[in-house]
Amino acid sequence: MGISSNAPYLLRAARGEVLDRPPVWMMRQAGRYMKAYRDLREKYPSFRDRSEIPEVAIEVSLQPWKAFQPDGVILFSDIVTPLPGLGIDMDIAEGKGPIIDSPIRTQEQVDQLRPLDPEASLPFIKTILQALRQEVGDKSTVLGFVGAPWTLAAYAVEGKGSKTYSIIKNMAFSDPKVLHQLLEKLSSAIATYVRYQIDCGAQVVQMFDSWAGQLSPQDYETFALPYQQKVFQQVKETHPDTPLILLVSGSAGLLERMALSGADVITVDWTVDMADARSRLGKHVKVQGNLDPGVLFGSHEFIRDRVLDTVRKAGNWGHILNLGHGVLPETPEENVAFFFETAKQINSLAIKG
Ligand code: 1CP
Repeated sequence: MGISSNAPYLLRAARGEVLDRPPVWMMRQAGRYMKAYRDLREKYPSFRDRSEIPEVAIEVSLQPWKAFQPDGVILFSDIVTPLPGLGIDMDIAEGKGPIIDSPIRTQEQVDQLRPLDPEASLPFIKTILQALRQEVGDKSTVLGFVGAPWTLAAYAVEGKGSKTYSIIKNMAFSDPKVLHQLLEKLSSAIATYVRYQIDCGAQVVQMFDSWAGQLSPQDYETFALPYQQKVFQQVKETHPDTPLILLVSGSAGLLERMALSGADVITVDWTVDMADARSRLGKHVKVQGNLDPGVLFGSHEFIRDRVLDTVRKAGNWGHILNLGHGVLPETPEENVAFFFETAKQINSLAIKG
């Protein structure tokens, strides 16, 4: 790998370098807790406009960069953004999330899905990622992201977010053939999309399998893990040097299995102690996350203590400081600013012992 001291911190941590402080960014760092975002939302009320008109998406992606200088700048988009390119029309409803009017439930519908051609259906992604790279240069790392096959299938089959996942579980646990075909098609589309994001400038890509934590470990091994592996393997074949991050919501019971996905970095949520996560994941897996997003409702002293506790337990290599899930909409911006300032000063704070 060689010496890469000009590379930004997040990229270096994702490659497993020893650093004087961990890089820091936040999931959903662009979004509703920021006044600048809420103001822009009034001008562009449609989520698809905000995320698909390049100038608007660039501005939203850069709002947290301008406010806090995080070590990672993530593309403002959504996991369902590539679905129309496969022939699955969707919208994103305010306060609700993705809505798919004709959910995919039959063999005929799966047969009709098109392979993804990102140049044709997602040209705005190239404009956005190139602009982000141009803007942050070597000062920060540009992250792309995608949804994982199981989580995108959950939206495609249920037609919207779900509490019970009864429709997709009915398919999975009665006649899984059609579902496996859907997962297969989604895996190659997602791999194509990750490669495209990297070619357009993404330096690290995170895959969200948000709803895989709704599966028991044995069902995770059947419906989530093999398809995560397919995506990561296909990407590694052509882009072996781009670090890949995996997130599963509610993953405490799945950590060891997540480590088999082929991801370079595993996101850890706050139901696990970071020291336990390190020992369960083993010496070669890098980690991200671990702080309860609710910590940002605490006092400055509390926030600082929890940041230092996580950093101490994670050690000085292969750790990306982050929340265990997205920043919550009611979070005070001032506490977000304090979190970033604290994280950036870590090398001068005494964290040993
Ligand atoms: O305008 C708004 O504030 C609507 C809320 C919103 C936002 C800010 C949605 C609708 N999507 C987004 C952006 C988004 N989505 C990002 C932004 C990049 C960042 O700054 O981090 C990312 C990474 C996502 C990814 C995403 N979308 C996930 C995976 C992450 C996770 O939270 O586990 C999921 C599950 C979605 C679906 C989705 N999109 C939007 C909502 C409200 C939801 C969840 C709905 C549900 O519970 O089913």
